[in-house]
Amino acid sequence: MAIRRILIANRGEIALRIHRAAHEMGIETVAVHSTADADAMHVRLADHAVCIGPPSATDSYLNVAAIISAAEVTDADAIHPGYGFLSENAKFAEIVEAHDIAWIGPKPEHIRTMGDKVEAKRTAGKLGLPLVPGSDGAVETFDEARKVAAECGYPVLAKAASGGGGRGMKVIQHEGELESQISQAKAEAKAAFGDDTIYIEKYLGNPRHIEFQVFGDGKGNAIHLGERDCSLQRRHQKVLEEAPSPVISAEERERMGMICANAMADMGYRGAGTIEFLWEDGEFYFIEMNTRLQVEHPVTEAITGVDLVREQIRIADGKPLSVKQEELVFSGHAIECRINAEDAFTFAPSPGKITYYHPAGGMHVRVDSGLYAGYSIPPYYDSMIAKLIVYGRNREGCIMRLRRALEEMVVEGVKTSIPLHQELLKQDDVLHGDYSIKWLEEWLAERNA
Ligand code: MV4
Repeated sequence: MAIRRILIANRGEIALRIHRAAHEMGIETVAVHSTADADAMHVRLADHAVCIGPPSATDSYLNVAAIISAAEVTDADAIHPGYGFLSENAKFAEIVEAHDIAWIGPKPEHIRTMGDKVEAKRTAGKLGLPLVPGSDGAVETFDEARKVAAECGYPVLAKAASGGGGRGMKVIQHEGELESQISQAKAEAKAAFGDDTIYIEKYLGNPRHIEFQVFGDGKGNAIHLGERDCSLQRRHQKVLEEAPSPVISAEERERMGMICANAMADMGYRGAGTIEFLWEDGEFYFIEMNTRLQVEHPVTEAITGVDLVREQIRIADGKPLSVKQEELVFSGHAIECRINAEDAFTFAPSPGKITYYHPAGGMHVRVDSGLYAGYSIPPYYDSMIAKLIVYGRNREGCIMRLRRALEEMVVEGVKTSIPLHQELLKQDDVLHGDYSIKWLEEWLAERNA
C-alpha cells in the first residue's frame, strides 16, 4: 500500500528535487531519461534508471507508453510528473491510475477542468473566487462579443479557452477592431491548440501577477501557503519570484488565502495547486489555476518551512496534510532567481559544456540544480539550469544576501542570466518592490535603446 518506489517523469533540477524528497522519506526512485540526459545528475543519483527514447521530448518525456512501461519493468508504485511535460495531462493521469500506479498529482477531473480556461473560470466563480469581468463562458458570435465588450468597457481581451502562457490572446482597443482581433485570436488558438473557442475579459492595463499556493488532501480538507509575486516576466517566462508579495498585507493574505483554501476544500482538490490572480488597485482577479508543482515553489518552502514535494507524496499515499492552517506561520522573505543558460541581455540560448561550477552557499542560500563541472547542457530542452533561492528575515536582508550569493556563484563554459539578475537587483523599482507584469520588458526595451 505505502509508496516504496517513485518514477520521476521529468528531467533537470525538478527531477533532482523530487529524488531528494523521496530519499528523505526512505522511498526509492526511478529516473527515466532521454539519450541526451544519460549523464544527468538525477539519473546518477536515482536507484534505477531507464532510457525512454531519443532527445526529442515528444519521443521521450512525453512518450506515455514508454513511461508506463518503465514503471512496470522497474515495479514503481507511483509517478511524479514534476512540472511541464505530462504534469497537466489529465489523460496521462488517468492512464497512470488505471495501471494501479499512484499519481502524485491532482485528480484527473480537476486537471481537465482547470485546463479548459472557460471551465476553470466558471468553476472558480462558483467557488467564490473573484473573477475578471467578462463573458459568461465562451463567446460564439461577434454580436455577443460586442455586447460583452460594451458592458465591461474597452479595452477588452479575447482569450483562447485552451490557452495559457499568453498564446491566442488579443487586446481589443475599440469596437472597430473587434472582429479582426477576434478572428486572429481564433486562428491562433486553432493553430496552437486545435480549438478556437474564445472568451472575453476586461483588459487590465498594469496588473501584478500574484499566485496563491494551495494544497488539498482530496477529502475536503485544504490549506493555503500564502502568495508569490511573479510579476517580473519576459515573454511569459518568469525571471524572478518572491514571497511574500511586497504589496500584500497580512490581513489581505489571510482573507484571499482563506478564500482559496475554502474553494479547494469545497471541490475536494487533491495535492498541490496554484491559483493565479492579476492584482490591480488593491483587487484580486482570478485568471487561471495550475494543477501542478511550480518552478517557484521553493520561495513558499522558505517562508513556511513546509516541504511541498514531501507533502505531495504524503497525499498521494493517502496520508493527511502534515500541517493545519492555524499552525502555518509565514516568516521572513524569499526570492528566487531563475538562472538560464542564455545570453543575459539578448536571451539567445547558450547550451554547451560546463567547464567550471561553483554554486553559492552559506546561511539561507539554496541552489536547486543538476549542474556539475564537465556536464553538457543539451540544446533540446528549456534553458533553465539552476534556481538560486535566498531567504532573509525581511526583504532588505534577503536582497543583500541574494546579491552576495550571485557574486559567489560561478558557471563557466556557457553564458548565463546571472549578470541580468545582478543588474536587476540594482534597480530602484525592484529594490522597492515597485513593478508590474510590464516592468521587465519595458526596462529591457529602454536598456537596449
Ligand atoms: C490578462 C492580462 C490583462 N487583463 N487578462 C497572460 C498569460 C495568461 N496566463 C494570462 N495573461 C494575461 N491575462 C486580463 N483580463 C494580462 C496578461 C498578461 C500577463 C499575465 C501574467 C503575467 C505576465 C503577463 C504578461 C502579459 C500579459
